[in-house]
Amino acid sequence: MKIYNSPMAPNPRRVRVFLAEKGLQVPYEDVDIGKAVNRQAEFLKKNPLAGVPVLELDDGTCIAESVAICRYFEMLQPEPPLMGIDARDCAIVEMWNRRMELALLLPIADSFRQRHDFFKGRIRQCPDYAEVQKLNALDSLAWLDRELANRPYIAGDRFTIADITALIAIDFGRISKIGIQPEQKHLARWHAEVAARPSAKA
Ligand SMILES: N[C@@H](CCC(=O)N[C@@H](CS)C(=O)NCC(=O)O)C(=O)O
Repeated sequence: MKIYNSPMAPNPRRVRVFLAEKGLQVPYEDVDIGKAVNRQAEFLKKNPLAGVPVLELDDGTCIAESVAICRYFEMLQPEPPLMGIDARDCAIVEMWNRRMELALLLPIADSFRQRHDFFKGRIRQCPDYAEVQKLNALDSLAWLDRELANRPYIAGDRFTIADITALIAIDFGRISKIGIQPEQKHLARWHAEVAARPSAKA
């Protein structure tokens, strides 16, 4: 088993942090996304959508999509639970993780992808949309600050995959000058706490 990884990209970091929280070690093989190796025929056989990370099992099965990879390891090793503990809790964690993907990671990623040279020739770009998504991301940070006034973690009382997604989204925002605002004390408190976990270095 191995994971196709990129040390600089946010989605592979989601999986690395998740595995670090679980105390699991899986071999990584770095893919040079700077040279677009992930968009060459050999890699497209593993993931036709080209993105990293990809988990390759010993039988050759390739699993892309960060959350799908995390789900695989959550099933193999349920402790500590990062995706919920019962039907109600799993649904709540999923809701928050989806929100962190759709309302935070996606606009932050678009702020970069829609204007940066890195993605020229890889995707259709619209720099105006990058600006719109930057504003959307800033709105989401303000909303998250209000949410975190009432609970320690994104999905409730426990650290979950939703915190991992949000941490990595916010850290990736730096490249597009999207950050926690000085008045967002609850968000800053949460970020300092999750960024201090040993897993955050993964
Ligand atoms: N939805 C996918 C997104 C995968 C993705 O977009 N990966 C980025 C790195 S964060 C990538 O491979 N970028 C290089 C490229 O698109 O050429 C996931 O959750 O894993």
